[in-house]
Amino acid sequence: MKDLPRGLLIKARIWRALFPLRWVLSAQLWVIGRVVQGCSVALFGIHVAIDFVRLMCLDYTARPDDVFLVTYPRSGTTWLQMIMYQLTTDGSMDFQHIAEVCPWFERVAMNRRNLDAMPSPRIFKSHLPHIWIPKRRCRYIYVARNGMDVAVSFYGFHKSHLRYRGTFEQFFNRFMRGWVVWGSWFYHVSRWWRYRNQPNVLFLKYEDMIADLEGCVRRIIALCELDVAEERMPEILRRCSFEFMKEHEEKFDFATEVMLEKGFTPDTFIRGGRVGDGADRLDDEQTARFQSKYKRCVAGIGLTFEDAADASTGDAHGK
Ligand code: PPS
Repeated sequence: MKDLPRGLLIKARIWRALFPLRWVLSAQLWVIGRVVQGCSVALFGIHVAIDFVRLMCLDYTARPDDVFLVTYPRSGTTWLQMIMYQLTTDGSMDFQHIAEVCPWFERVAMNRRNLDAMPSPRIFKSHLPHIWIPKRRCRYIYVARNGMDVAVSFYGFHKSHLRYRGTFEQFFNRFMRGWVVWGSWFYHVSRWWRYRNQPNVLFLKYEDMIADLEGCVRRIIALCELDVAEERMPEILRRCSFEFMKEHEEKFDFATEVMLEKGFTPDTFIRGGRVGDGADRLDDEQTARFQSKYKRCVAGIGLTFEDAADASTGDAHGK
């Protein structure tokens, strides 16, 4: 540590001296953190509720050819989105995420998407129980999946996407009581089942889709009165297969959807892998600032980078 520049040495000593305090303060900080977290969750809940009412009363104007794809989570929603997308377009895969072409209705309340600008037929994904879904002259396709499979899939999703740390047993107890996001599976499926015979409702089972995808797709075509050329069917079924969707998983993953909403640009993580991007990108003033600190803190202790040295002479900019 002795060969560090003076400024860094002082900072390092202060940091080392204060470090034990972290443990003294951590218990109090934890409690304060929990209180702040609790308040922010409550405020977020109120905010979501207000936005939802706004969506239902102001932002959403129904069209007769709107289609709602409704499920309890982990029951085949994304699969259904892909089926509808394939049936209502040329099926090209050049979208970033399926939510672009088939948005999640409840999330529209948060991301303020202009629903009136969407071309018909508009297709919405939803996990709303029957009591909350907008009841208009639209069409509704509900998919139910065996609750035990849903519990296993939902647990996996909680672990992989929601940072859930409990065991399956703990999760399953919550699932059985309906103490999970979207509430009770039993309530959700049984309520929707009551409306299965309405002419604008199609009630499907995930297990039937696995056993006879083509049959289910034809029932969807009939409900939505779609005009799909017979020769397109094999390709539609191929694109809706598990294998094809797995191959394009990032276009369906919830994590991608959230990141895109936050402004994430795809294909930017494994970016370019070049040496010299910095020298090309930084302007003269930025280069000079970097160089000054680099000489003081890094080059001085014998750690040098060829590019950094070149940049200091202005070579990298061709100056
Ligand atoms: S979510 O998070 O609520 O939107 O999830 P959801 O899309 O409803 O359900 C995810 C499960 O559906 C399975 N899935 C498929 N199964 C068969 N064929 C196709 N094409 C397909 N696409 C998605 C997906 O694998 C999830 O189930 P599990 O059991 O977790 O694999």
